[in-house]
Amino acid sequence: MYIRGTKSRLTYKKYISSIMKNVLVIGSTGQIGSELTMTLRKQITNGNVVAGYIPGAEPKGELLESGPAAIANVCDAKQLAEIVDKYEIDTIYNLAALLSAVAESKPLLAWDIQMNGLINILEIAREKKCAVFTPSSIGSFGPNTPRDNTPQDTIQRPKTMYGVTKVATELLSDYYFTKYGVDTRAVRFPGLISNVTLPGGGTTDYAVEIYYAAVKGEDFACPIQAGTFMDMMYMPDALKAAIDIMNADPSRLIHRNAFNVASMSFDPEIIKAAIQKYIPDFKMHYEFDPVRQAIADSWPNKMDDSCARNEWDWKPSYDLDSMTVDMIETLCKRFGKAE
Ligand code: AKB
Repeated sequence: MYIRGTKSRLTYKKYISSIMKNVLVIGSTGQIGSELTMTLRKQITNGNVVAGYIPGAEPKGELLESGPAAIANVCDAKQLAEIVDKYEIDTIYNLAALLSAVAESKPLLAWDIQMNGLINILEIAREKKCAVFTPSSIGSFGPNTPRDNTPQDTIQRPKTMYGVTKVATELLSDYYFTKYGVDTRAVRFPGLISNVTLPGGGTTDYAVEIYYAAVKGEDFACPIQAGTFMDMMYMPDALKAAIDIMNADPSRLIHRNAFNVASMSFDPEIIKAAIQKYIPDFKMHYEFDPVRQAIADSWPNKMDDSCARNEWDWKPSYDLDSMTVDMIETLCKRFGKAE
């Protein structure tokens, strides 16, 4: 088997010391990228973590000052190859994507970024021997998928362009591993809740926006109907998943693209009650968005992540209550509100 991070075949013992030295994060200024780049920079002390961005979404502040940055447009293969050569990149985090709701309004652009961008990255990874992480999502499932305890290996017939590109991403990433030995690995992310960079255009974004509204003392207009359950995860656990899967012992991996990872599942009423425990005056009403609701209705209620737990010891740290405490504390400090 090809072992990543090197130009040769190595034993696992040697491999473990060579992983993730020089990393390119494509989409470094997005919701995941902005936190993943900083986390990797703190963890990797003997290499570079390059913040890849597109014009108009330049890194700022600590993200800009703490390491190298480069324009990295997934649709420009030559530009990507130059960065990989210049920084001797061994691992690429490919986070360029349009999220589910916005991808429905721009399906061709979503295809271009998610599929043409991906094949550029996989080809570079094949030539230059890089490992690649391209996240999949709960959006890779569809209305025919079992809703509860959604298995790792099951029906994936999504009805959205986002979902179509996520299933194709999983398949193409596995193809490059099987056919060429490119070390592709990934997880299927749930809705991600975070407090550094806002998501944009996703179906699960409401679960982030609700905390901002609660802390600012606003009445939250929820776009998703009561009773709609979706998997969600706090960003620190998502970062752990993204890093741990790339550091996992490859000899234990039965699956690769992509693992179900889960930590909590709730509907709008449950998250509202979790917030009201700490902000009793918080108010929410429903102004449902038919596009997002239809997408949410086609996604699982709760995934079974036992394969991730068995194959690379995945275990989340946060539940709804501990996440709520941390979100409220962080946002209260940010907005100068008393907790
Ligand atoms: C979205 O809502 O589109 C994303 C996702 C679950 O992949 N957050």
